[in-house]
Amino acid sequence: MSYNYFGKKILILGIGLTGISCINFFLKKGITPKVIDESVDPLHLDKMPKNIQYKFGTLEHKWILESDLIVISPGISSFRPILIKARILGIEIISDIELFTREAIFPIISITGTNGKSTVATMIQKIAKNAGYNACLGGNIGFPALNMLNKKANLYIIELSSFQLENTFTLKSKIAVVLNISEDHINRYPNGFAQYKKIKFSIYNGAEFCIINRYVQKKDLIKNTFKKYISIGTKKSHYQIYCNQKNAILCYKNNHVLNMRHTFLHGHHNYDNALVSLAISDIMKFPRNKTIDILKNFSTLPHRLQTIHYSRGISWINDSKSTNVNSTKVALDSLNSKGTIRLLLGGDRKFANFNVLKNYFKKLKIKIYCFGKDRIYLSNICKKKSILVNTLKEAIILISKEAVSGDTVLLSPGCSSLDQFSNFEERGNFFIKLIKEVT
Ligand code: UMA
Ligand code: ADP
Repeated sequence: MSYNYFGKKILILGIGLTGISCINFFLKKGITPKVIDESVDPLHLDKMPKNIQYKFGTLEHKWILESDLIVISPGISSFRPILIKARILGIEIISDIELFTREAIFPIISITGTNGKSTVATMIQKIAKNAGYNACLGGNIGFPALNMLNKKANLYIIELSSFQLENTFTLKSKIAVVLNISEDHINRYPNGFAQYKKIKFSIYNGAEFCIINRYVQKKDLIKNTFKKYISIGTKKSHYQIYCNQKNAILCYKNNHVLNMRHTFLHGHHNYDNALVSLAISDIMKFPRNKTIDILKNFSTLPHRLQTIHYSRGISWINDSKSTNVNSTKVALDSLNSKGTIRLLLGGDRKFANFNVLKNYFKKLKIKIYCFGKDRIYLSNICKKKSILVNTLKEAIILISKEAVSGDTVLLSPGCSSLDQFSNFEERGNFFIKLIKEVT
């Protein structure tokens, strides 16, 4: 189906990376959209093309209600009353991903989940390239999907957030996967976790192959929902991980494919990521040796459980990309610390419940340094082992005096960074800078 946007009043909400990519998309078609941003001085204003009509500082109701098509940035909630009203009046509200999928003429591999999206999406891109594809990677990973249309490509890999999926309706993926689901972004959804989950699962709509994590989806739901699916996770799945005390081996139908000892990947969560990548690669019929080659040599992305420094017997690990409670849990699972774990936990918890860490904290030899907006809530998870500080810097100064040989200092904040930093990269880089100063 080809979509015609001529003669329509088009409005872009938000002028961040997404908004700019949408403006350029329409300008290329000879259509000039209008733009609204609630900030009086949007961060990416310098990238806005000239001669665009804009309103900054408020969601201008008049402009919203007189549009035919609204393209909404993921950071703006589509549950805002004025947008609900617009929808009732028949105004179309879509995401940039919806625009992208309407135009894309090459296969799309769509990846969502609470954690591991960027890691898996990057693995797949590397494998696809190794197999000879012009594989382009975009979406929530930081490169807006629409910008991929300007690249030479014959395969698209898109990382999708729930925010983007909220307003995506005709996605037709060759392969779609929900890697895992745990509590995140609860502050965004009026109906809580159930709504977040439902939106994540909408990635499967229209997909040719659905990869199902059997630990995530209920058995009856799988049977009733999916005609064609490939399962991962449990012993009964197509793809499994065989584990004993010494080895973790990726298997396909119980046949060994790759021993994780021969890779640089650590932690069970990363074995899961490799398993999904193997399943996707097999569906795509990438030669197995090309897949194994990449999995063997793949090292963790920056800010994901990255050992930054080791001196005087103390390890310093940056996991700034941990922005929800489950990523902190897997970080603790994957550590092998002889001494005290000095966990830096803090930021904006986005209304999430952190009780799942309670037992971990009880069992572990751990000291928790709680900083940022939700520090008091976080310090209450295990009062006895927690220390309240205002900032990451304060915590590091304290740790530099307290840490001894055998200890592990772990920044795995489990929270969004936006209360004190502009993003997780800035938080991670600041941590690295502080490490250099104190070691
Ligand atoms: N704005 C408003 N009102 C609001 C919120 C934002 O007017 O209520 C305006 C801001 O003033 C700003 C613009 O909207 O000028 C920013 O839009 P945005 O927040 O949607 O950010 P983009 O720059 O377009 O980046 C978005 C994704 N951001 C979010 O989902 C919050 C990026 O994911 C993504 O890489 C990019 O599109 C390209 O697709 C970031 C992210 O934090 C990394 N994602 C969340 C996550 O991973 O947990 C979902
Ligand atoms: P996302 O793009 O979904 O945020 P990343 O690959 O960037 O995922 O990793 C984000 C955080 O989640 C990091 O702290 C990382 O160590 C952790 N993580 C990575 N893969 C998984 C997984 N499969 N399950 C749980 N946590 C994971």
